[in-house]
Amino acid sequence: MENELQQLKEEVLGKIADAADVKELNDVRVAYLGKKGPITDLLKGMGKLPAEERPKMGALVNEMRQEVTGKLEARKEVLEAEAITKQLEAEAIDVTLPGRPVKLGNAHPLTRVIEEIEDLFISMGYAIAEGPEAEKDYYNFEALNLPKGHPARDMQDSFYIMEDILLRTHTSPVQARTMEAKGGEPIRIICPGKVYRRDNDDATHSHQFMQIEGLVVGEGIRMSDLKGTLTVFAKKMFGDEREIRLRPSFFPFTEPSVEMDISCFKCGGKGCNVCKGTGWIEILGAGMVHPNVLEMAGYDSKKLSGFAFGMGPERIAMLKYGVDDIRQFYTNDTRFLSQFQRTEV
Ligand code: 2NL
Repeated sequence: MENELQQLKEEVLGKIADAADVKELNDVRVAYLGKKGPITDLLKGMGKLPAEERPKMGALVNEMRQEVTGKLEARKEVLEAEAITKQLEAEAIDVTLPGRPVKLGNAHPLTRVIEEIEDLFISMGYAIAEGPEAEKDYYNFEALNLPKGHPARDMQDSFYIMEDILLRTHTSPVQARTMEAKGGEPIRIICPGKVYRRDNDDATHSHQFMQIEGLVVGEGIRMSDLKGTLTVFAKKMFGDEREIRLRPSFFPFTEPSVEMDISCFKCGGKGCNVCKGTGWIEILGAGMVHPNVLEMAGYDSKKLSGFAFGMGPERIAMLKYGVDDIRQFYTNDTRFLSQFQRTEV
């Protein structure tokens, strides 16, 4: 019996030492100390022993039980410590590894052109004015000398939201609102913003695009002021060597109306693919504010006069950067956008 006990002890201590992890160790504990285990069996079998042997054997079994329990505990601590060390090693973070590079964004090319134009006009004393994109029919058309029934008001060309509210087709309503609010006072503003036309998108059309309009109203404002101002603009945007040319045109809100060309910045006027052989590139429309427009906003057109102009920043940006499709500005392909790195801060 004692031999059996000794053998059993050696067997279980061996298994404890061999247990590779806490789970295996627990299996050993259940197998040997559990209800159906051999040690429990030994204790149960004590009844069959002669009475005088029972105390000694009982003490031996209990002693062994304690030793095995102690060894199990000790081994458990070792295995748990090993498991934590392994986990720490597996989950270790190398803080000395270089980080993943962060892709830097930059200003959208249209934003750049608009800000460049804004900065120029701010330097000449202009204020920037903004207004709603969903606009009253009155400010978008009526106040600009486009009465009901005018062909330029064709419902087919605009996005109407309600009978008298539409997505503005130009930024002129901002200027009409400013004039009305200024109540006869002089004005010097530019109005950049989104505008909408019911067009099918293609290389040169977009249903939503940007416009920048300018308006100067004051005593004695003349066509020569318009010409001087736009010459400064042309040279700033396309180079000091640029010349400008004004051609007669028509807009309902200006009289007289002109279109402005600049001498070609690529060939200098000799004729090339950019200017289509003419030496000149059309840049914007402008004119003297129509007396009807001044009067409707509450100005005395006998005392005050004004000039106005309107341009498409997409067109300016396309010319400046050689972009051949207006949709490039709105599809946000990073292969396109990343080519415009702003160097100034
Ligand atoms: C173009 C032409 C233009 C204006 C816009 C304007 C605004 C008021 C009064 C008079 Cl409130 N005029 N704006 C004048 C002439 C031309 O835009 O071709 N834009 C892309």
